[in-house]
Amino acid sequence: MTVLTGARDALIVVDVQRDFCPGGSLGVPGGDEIIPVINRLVPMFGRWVYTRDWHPPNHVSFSAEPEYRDGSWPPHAVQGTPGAEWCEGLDMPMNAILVSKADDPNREEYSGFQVARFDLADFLRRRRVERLFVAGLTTDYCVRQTVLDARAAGFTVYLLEDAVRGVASDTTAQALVDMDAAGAQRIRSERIADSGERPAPAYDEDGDPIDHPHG
Ligand code: VGL
Ligand code: ZN
Repeated sequence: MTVLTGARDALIVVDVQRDFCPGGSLGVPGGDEIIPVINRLVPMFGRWVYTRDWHPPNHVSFSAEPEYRDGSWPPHAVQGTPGAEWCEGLDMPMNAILVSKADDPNREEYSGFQVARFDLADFLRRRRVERLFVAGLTTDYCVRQTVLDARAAGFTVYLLEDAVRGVASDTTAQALVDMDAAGAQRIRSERIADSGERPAPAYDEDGDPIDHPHG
């Protein structure tokens, strides 16, 4: 069965940053393999959200002797460092929404929906987004939390299972169980196709806002 993308959909790309790809300080196996998969999906959408981990150097999750599990990570995705940059070759439309997260030294934010100063769920709902297609890194932490928060906020959620990679196999398996239980639907990217339908433009050709009574 094929799922057709359309006007009420958004692609969420989670933390595809150099530190989470092989060679990075928290590189996950095969992290770079998802980039061509994401790039093939990007043109099938009309709305995109890219989240990034954007830590201060003294972030609460950093440890000198990291255990590579929740709460104990090596320094990664530090603001302004090469490791925080987007992975090379990752396509990004110029009107994508960028959500930086976990920039407070004392707060962990695995998901863009947890950011205090920006209500991502409200932002998407106001634009009549109903379905979210989630890709990125890492399956067991930031992708998992993004999917759970999106479901709790009432969105239909598709987890793009060949466009995600995890830190460790046991936590990744558990994350899939958790996301299934929350009602996310797992789908392989080759089952996604484009209906060609796109959200209505918000501005007319003169740059004046268009009043959409229902969207
Ligand atoms: C992440 C561990 C620590 C992620 C972020 O992007 O999944 N994982 N910080
Ligand atoms: Zn982090």
